[in-house]
Amino acid sequence: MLTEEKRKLELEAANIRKTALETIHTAGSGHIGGSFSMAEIVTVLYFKAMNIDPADPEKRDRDRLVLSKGHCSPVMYTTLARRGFFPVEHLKTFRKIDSDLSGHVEIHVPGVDMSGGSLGQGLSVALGMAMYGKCNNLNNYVYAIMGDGEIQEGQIWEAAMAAGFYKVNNLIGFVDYNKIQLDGRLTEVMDPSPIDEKFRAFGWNVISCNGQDVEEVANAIEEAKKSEDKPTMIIAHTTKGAGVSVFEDTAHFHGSQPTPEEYEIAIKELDDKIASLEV
Ligand SMILES: Cc1ncc(C[n+]2csc(CCOP(=O)(O)OP(=O)(O)O)c2C)c(N)n1
Repeated sequence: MLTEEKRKLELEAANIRKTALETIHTAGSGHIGGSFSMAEIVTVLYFKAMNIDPADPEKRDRDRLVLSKGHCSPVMYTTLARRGFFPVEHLKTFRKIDSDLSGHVEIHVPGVDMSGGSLGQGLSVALGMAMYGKCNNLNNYVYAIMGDGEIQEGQIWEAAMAAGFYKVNNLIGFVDYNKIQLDGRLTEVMDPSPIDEKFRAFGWNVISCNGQDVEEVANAIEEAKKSEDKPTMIIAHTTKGAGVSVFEDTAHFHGSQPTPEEYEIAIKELDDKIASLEV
């Protein structure tokens, strides 16, 4: 990846984090930790990898994304708004009565391909979409982003078994492997590791990468697209709350809100990051 492209993607990820945080702050609620850990993943998908057109969000042969960890709507809605699917100004209505931007992703928002919130269902839906694409020669890719706590759900493994068996190679999953779920570390609650070996055993091509590095995420997607007879799972090693020192590596900011002082620190750090990346 060229240095200039990398800088632009890193700048986009920083802007997405800042706008997502402001969106949560205006609403007074929303999930910071899991949104911030996946910021680079959605940045690379929507600003580099995916075949999508904000002017034609229903384009039949588009790539699709299922945000299975649907509580991370702040980063999803912010990414879609900044990519041009709807005005950034509209984010101010997030979690307000009568707004379409509810706390978990909703399919009627332009650019959203599946409603989410009930964990464990997204990989099955993405598999169905990917099979539809193959059956209808759409020549597209379907992505699904799951949480590492989420893959404790049994339905994930039912979908994994079917996708491997039917060789659905246009299905590309991500596990946002931030090692923390709602109420603690995976290793204390129910450790799903070794995640890579489990998906391999179900017939998947598995790639591990640093999910906070835009270049590594982009390379992993490129590699996944080369798979001819297997679905691919990208295990993205991330940090919950990544990008802001006070939010990082804690279950506290899974859903809790920062104090005014913590919010100020976060905005300052994000502003500094943005300034360092602007030319
Ligand atoms: C079926 C279901 N059970 C429980 C919840 C409540 N819930 C919301 S987020 C969450 C934790 C998810 O952890 P993880 O998948 O690791 O997400 P991340 O850390 O990336 O936010 C839980 C239990 C839910 N949304 N759906």
